[in-house]
Amino acid sequence: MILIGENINIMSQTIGAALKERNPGPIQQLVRDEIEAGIDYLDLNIGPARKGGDELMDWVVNAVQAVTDKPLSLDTTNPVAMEAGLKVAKNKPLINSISLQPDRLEPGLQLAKRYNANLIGLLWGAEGMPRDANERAMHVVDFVYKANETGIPNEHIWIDPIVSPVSVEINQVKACIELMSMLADIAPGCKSTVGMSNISNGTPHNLRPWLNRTYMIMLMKYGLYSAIVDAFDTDLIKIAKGERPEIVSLVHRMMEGEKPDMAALNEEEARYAKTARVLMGESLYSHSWLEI
Ligand code: THG
Repeated sequence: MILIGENINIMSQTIGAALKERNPGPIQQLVRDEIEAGIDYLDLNIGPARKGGDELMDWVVNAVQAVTDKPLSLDTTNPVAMEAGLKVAKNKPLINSISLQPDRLEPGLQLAKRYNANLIGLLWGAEGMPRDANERAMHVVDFVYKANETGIPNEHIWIDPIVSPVSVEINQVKACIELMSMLADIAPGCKSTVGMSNISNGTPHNLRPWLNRTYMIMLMKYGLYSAIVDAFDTDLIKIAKGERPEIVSLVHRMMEGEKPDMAALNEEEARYAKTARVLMGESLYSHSWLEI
């Protein structure tokens, strides 16, 4: 799997301040640490960046490229900032992201075409968040059709079904899995990605990795191509790199209907199994799901 490090983002206190002060040190150190941890792409999340976003994106891309050749995922909703990043990115970058909102789609696709970039197709439509897997599938078909019309090949398109927190709506959690199971049929050749940490937004900090890792394993069953992840969750990185096949197998067997004998599992396995039950919608989410 291709891993995109989420850690350079304006919401983080140290990185937010470094971006604001144009102080490259903390950002460049984080870049080195993310690479050391094993990530393939660096997500540069500067948020909506309404004022001066182009100048900020130009600055951060150059600061990052001073210490690495890794490809960048340019994460902003500001199209002017996006173009500023594309202009200076050296290694084929990833546009993160282009939604299906009518005023966003066409200009976004033109940018991707002009800079020959990879692009994330975010399944956010004219009416906002899709309600279920079918609405997501219709968005995929629509997105891919328009991209192809613009001259963008499927191989450049990374579909993002939009992961939402398990504490908010379990049906959306299931819908993303279902969409992933349909993707190869409805959009052959397209790739996929998700914001992995979205699933655990709003849950106690120390418990977030269990949700992130288990949901990643579930999406991997249907060929998840890449994910935007916390670079410093070492177990998650190991799982993504195929180093924990027994845990992956346990969760996948549960998805196929197997009910493991909980008493026979070790503590780590039991945590994955309990989390899988929650994410499959078989038991209700609460902050104490691992205790039950
Ligand atoms: N899809 C796409 N792009 C995305 C997302 C997505 N980009 C943004 C986001 N979702 C993925 N990136 C993050 C980055 C940080 C966190 C979650 C997702 C996060 N951070 C911690 C927090 O807020 O508590 C810690 C912040 C810190 O570093 O201090 O949860 O879905 N295409």
